[in-house]
Formats: sequence, C-alpha cells, structure tokens
Amino acid sequence: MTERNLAKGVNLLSECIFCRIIRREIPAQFVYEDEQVVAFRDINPVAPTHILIIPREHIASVAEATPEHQALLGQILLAAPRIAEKIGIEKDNFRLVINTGADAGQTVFHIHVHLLAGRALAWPPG
Ligand code: DGP
Repeated sequence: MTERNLAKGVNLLSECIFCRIIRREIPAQFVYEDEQVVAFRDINPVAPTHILIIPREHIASVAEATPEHQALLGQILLAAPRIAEKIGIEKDNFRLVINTGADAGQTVFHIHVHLLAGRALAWPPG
C-alpha cells in the first residue's frame, strides 16, 4: 500500500479527523450546519477568515466522488456565500480552494472546501 493510499485507509477506519469533528469528538469553532454540510474555522488559518466547508458524509476527495454526490457537492459550494454573509464578511469577495491529492496539498482525506477571505489573495497559488 502506498503512503497516499495508507493515509486514505486510516481515514476510512473512523479515524478521519473531520468525521470526528462532526461527531463532536474533537472541538471546533462551527460557523454553519445543515443536514448535509457543516463549516468550521481552520485550526491553522492562512487568511483572516479561513473556514472549512465539508459534507457530513465521508468522501475522501473530489477524485473519489461519484455522480451520486453531484447534488451534495453543489450544496457545499452554495453554502459558501451563505456562510460568508452569516459571519459578516463580504458574500461576494472570497476564494474557494479544494486541494485534491497529496501533491496538491491535501492533508485531510475528507472532502473540504477552504473559504479564504479578509486579505488580498495572490494568484497563482504556490
Ligand atoms: P488540506 O491541506 O487542503 O487537506 O487542508 C486541511 C486543513 O485542515 C488544514 O488547513 C488544517 C485543517 N485542520 C487539520 N486538522 C484540523 C483540526 O483538528 N481542526 C480544525 N479546525 N482544522 C484542522
């Protein structure tokens, strides 16, 4: 098993840190919840506002998503402006990032969208 697949396997064995946050086994600062999606502040913010938007369902990455996840993925994106409005940042001035795979910087293998705001953001990202 490669290191990358091992990381995914560990997460699938109920040790996924984001599943544990959803189950309230690990504390987090939640900013939004609905039946399928939750959002909380990143533990290591890289912008004044750094929120992680995740599905309650464990899906390791966008690469693992299937057509049956289509609506759920849409709900995650549509939650972003609602969250922005709710926490008092401009609801049309933020960046969404989805790191997919270790080489792209993904470290937690439970799909998550980073919502970044509150400073000027450079392009391209590193
Ligand atoms: P990525 O590198 O795209 O997989 O992003 C994972 C993010 O998850 C990273 O920015 C740090 C964040 N993170 C990791 N562990 C925790 C945690 O226990 N709590 C919170 N709130 N965020 C975490």
